[in-house]
Amino acid sequence: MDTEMERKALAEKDMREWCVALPKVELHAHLNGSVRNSTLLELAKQLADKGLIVFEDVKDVIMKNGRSLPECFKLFDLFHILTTDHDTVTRIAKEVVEDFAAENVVYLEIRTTPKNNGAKGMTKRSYMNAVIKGVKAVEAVDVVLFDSNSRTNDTLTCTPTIELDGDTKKKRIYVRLLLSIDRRETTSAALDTVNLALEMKDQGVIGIDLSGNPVVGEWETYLPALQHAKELGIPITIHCGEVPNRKEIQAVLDFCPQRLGHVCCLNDVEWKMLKSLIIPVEICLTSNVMTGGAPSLELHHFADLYNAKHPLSLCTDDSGLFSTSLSNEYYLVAATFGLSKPQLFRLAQEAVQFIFADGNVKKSLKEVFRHAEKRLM
Ligand code: 6MZ
Repeated sequence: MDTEMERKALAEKDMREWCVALPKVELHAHLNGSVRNSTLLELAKQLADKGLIVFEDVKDVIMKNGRSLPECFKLFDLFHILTTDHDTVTRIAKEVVEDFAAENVVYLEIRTTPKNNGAKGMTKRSYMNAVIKGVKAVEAVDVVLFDSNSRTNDTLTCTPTIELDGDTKKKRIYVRLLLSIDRRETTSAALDTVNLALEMKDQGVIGIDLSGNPVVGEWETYLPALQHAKELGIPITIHCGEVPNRKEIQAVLDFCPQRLGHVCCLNDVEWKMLKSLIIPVEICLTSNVMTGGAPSLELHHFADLYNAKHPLSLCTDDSGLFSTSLSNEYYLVAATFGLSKPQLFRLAQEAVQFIFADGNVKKSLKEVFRHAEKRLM
């Protein structure tokens, strides 16, 4: 009995370590949902010292495990109080990139909602400048967040990439930014975000996301901005079906964005349509189970999409909020659905096809996986 338990524990350890070593592509990570708890606690302490909040109350909320969907959005309001000044935005952006790189994420799309905050002298543009400053401040790894028109950039992206196991070379991570439209925003604010994405396309901004509390707002409010992004040729990903809003799910499918997040509450007809449109799906297992979008890991719609060979990519959503990591999401797929190491490898590798960055980056990432295959398989 003991030996059987030991064998299981060893197998779990081996699989967990392998999932960390696996090069991974992260396509759905919200900046403010990916902040380390230790950083949130430190920021809360600073505000408590100024008498602005009661530390113990905030600490309990940050450290709580298990969160319903409405609780998540209350928590984001709290996180935004803690994080929204330029220096803190820079700090969290740096830490989030460091954390993903540390677990061998080789391509990261971070999404974040550009924020106007008069009290802090913050505009959507200055917020994004602070994010970019943080990404560029990372020193532990070689970050490629580049100007898509510059020659430097071409040189970088054509260079065969990382030495994951090299002692002398730094790891390399490609970082790209998606600007989120929050469902609480007006049409005009959403249009500002799309125009900002266009302005910042040479600074690593490559797409638009629609997110926020799914029970708030109307599709018609964001549609003009999303349509504008589509006309400008900016790739779009949309949170779809976190709650069973039939009218909106249909409208999102009709809009046919480049990718969809979640797709939890689709009925049979919508499910069929998703599959026939072949829109790649960003799968967020832990997030969906914690917020009730999926009844359990075992009953998560991952299995259906995977078996149907539908394009999908494993993602964290909010690694800080849900105490997960991308390696853990891969481990959960192995532990829950019995995927083997070669199957997990293919899953990670295939996600390269769904990134919003250009063909040069895809080419480099394919090299990364070719290299890793020799080492990991
Ligand atoms: C919908 C979510 C989300 O943009 O301030 N966000 N929107 N569903 C989810 N599932 C749990 N998780 C995060 O990061 C936090 C913001 O991302 C969106 C919400 O709008 C949240 O306020 P940023 O960096």
